[in-house]
Amino acid sequence: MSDYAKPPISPGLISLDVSTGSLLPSGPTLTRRLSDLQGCFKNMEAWQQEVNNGNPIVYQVVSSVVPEIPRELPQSVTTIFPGSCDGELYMTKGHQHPDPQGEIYYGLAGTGGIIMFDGKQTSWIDITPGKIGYIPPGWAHRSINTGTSEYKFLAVYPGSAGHDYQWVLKNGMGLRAFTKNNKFELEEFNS
Ligand code: PAN
Ligand code: ZN
Repeated sequence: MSDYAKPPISPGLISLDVSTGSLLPSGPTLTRRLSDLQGCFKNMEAWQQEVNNGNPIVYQVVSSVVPEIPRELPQSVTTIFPGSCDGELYMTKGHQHPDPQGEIYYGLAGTGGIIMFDGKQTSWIDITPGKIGYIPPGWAHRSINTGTSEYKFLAVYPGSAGHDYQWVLKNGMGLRAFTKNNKFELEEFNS
């Protein structure tokens, strides 16, 4: 498996292949199956059934060689596969940055969006190729594939930010994204 570069890191070029979502050189790749998203989907019975029945890959994250350490600026490419669980669209786990730091997402392929939640207010931003979504400090964020093909985006974030997944399991995300009768719908998280 590829690993992160060790500082001091030399100036360098990274090639991004949009069709595969791969980086060269690349750091670690993370694969999230449905079973890794325990507690994320509204219909827990449907989630358990689909975990037992094939446990599909929901998304993959390819990191660049830039490590997640203070003052560095890591990047990663996330690919969310198309799909849903009882109508709730495939998504990332979602997290808060324990060190509140902003982040940008740049749309590469497919159609998707970002649910953001600061504990009180919620926000939805559509992301398509060429669009930049800005995640301000203090806003938890979760990505959704709203289409029928792979949704890919590049994330760039400060290396000190960290990832707190428990925050989302405890506080929710404010909104949930569904496909109902082939139409996209956002619902209140606990409706
Ligand atoms: C992204 C996310 C990536 C996967 O690189 O980490 O899309 O989502 P989860 O981390 O919620 O599983 C990012 O926001 N980094 O900070
Ligand atoms: Zn983040």
